[in-house]
Amino acid sequence: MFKKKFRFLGLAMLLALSVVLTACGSGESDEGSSDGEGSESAASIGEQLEYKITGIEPGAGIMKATNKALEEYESLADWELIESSSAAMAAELQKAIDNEEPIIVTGWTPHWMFSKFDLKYLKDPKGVYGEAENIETFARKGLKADQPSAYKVLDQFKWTPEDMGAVMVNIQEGMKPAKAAAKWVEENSGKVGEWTKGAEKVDGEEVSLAYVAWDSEIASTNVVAKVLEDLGYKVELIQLDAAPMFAAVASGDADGMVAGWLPLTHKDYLEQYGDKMERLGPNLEGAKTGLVVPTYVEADSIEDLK
Ligand code: PBE
Repeated sequence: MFKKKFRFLGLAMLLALSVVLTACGSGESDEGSSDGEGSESAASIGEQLEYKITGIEPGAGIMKATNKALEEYESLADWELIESSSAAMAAELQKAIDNEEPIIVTGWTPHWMFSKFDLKYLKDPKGVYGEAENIETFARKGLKADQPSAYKVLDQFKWTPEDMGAVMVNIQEGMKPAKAAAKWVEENSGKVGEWTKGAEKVDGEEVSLAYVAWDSEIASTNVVAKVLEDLGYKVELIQLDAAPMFAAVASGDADGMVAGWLPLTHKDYLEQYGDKMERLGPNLEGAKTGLVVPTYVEADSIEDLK
């Protein structure tokens, strides 16, 4: 951990230095739009970033996809993916944007960063990051018999990227996740009513939800937890990395989770654990992952990153 932080600090200093040097050299930044002549400025993006992409937690599917992109795109031959965390990635992005410096991060939607910053996905002509993704719900085997109400809610939970985005923005602006979830639940009783249809109240039974501390999943998991609590459950939230999250539901250590990105992002985990858990289908459609840059970065495609 520590070592990585220091490496990062060193990188930031080098980056600052190279920006100063670049600024002295050219005296201006190239504002011209880049079609056709993108390669020169794109090369300087690589140099300024020392060919480093800011990643997140190592277990995330988007990290695997990015390592694959590093292999498949010739333009990424010299690039390297730096492991980090979702929170540190967002902080790096904020810092780069404050300083109008280039940055490339592993990003995804829904995410508050798209409402806070002007960002774009780099085009992915080889389709390494897949097409549109869904977020799916999983339950442990036996939950239906043991806790039918909780099972029913998990099965019926379904919302939109806008719904999730609303919760995420409130959390990002400082509201506690549980509070942001309660606010959303209160303001969306119609939708919540669909999820709880046919689910009987319980009296303090315990259920546990596994999740990873990705901003999107902090939002969804807290909302489902609040709905279960309102039904009378005592809900435990178990924060894990991606693989242990799947493993926890497969082994029955957790009752369920709402954080499976498919068909691509968590494909390996599905292959490994899928037949030991119950797959309840998409709770959100139209998610996406990829390499993300501020719009001022003069590259439109991964292939521009020569
Ligand atoms: N994410 C957010 C996860 C899924 C949810 C895109 C960072 C991942 O890459 O595994």
